[in-house]
Amino acid sequence: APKRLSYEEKAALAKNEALKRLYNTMVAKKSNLSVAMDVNSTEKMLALVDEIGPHICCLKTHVDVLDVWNDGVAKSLTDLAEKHNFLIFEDRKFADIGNTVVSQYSGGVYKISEWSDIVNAHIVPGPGIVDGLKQVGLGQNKGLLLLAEMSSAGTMAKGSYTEETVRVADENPDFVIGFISVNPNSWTKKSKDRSLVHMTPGIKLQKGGDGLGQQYNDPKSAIARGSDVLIVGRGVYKAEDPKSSAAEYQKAGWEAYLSEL
Ligand code: 5FU
Repeated sequence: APKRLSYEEKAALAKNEALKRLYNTMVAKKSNLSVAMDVNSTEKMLALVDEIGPHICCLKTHVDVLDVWNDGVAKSLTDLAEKHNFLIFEDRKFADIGNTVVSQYSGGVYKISEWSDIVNAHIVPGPGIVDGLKQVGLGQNKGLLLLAEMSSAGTMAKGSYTEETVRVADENPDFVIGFISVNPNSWTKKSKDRSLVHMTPGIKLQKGGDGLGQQYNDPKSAIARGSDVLIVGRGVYKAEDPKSSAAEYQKAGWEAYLSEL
């Protein structure tokens, strides 16, 4: 098997600005941790992000779960991203035709393209969804992740569907920066582009599930399966001390990465 590339090597191969910035941030902060700060209170979300900011390379948001949203909140978020040096990934999971996602990405209440660096999309509609998102994001140096797999039980994103995401990614090397993946080593050899990033949700130090389909893997096994960035939600924000929990996941993820090189 070809040797695993370091984040520095992947950065050097990256064809997209946001992707390059992600790898450079990971190296600079020694962090492959992305925290999903899925709390409903905007005030609490901002306070927690300020606490855990030093430990993450990327913040994952679900803007539509927040109880308050306006341009000031967007500004607070991008200020925190600058203060702590992390990227913002809005986990919007676009899934419509190209023309509709253009306005879902750039318009509405949330104006996602104005404050996020990375978004993601399902390829259910076909490649037109990538063309639409690219029309908005490429000129602003944004990046797109394709949902190749999901962490939830019974996911239909598998087999030939997963492989199709690789084809769509290879056709859009300027804008598609990688995948939401669970077990990338089992299918990623089909990709020509070794710069692409694999971001993996469903990560917890204690394995198990949540009673609603989520299935957890620990940081070490996720990295061993080919993941580059670990996404942790409840493992951090439900912890008694979110900051020390984020530090613990940062350390676990980084040691797992170093042990793979
Ligand atoms: F695409 C996916 C997926 O396949 N599984 C996920 O869990 C996204 N997620 C998100 O990651 C989910 O919406 C949460 O925001 C986060 C996982 O949170 P947890 O609290 O660590 O389970």
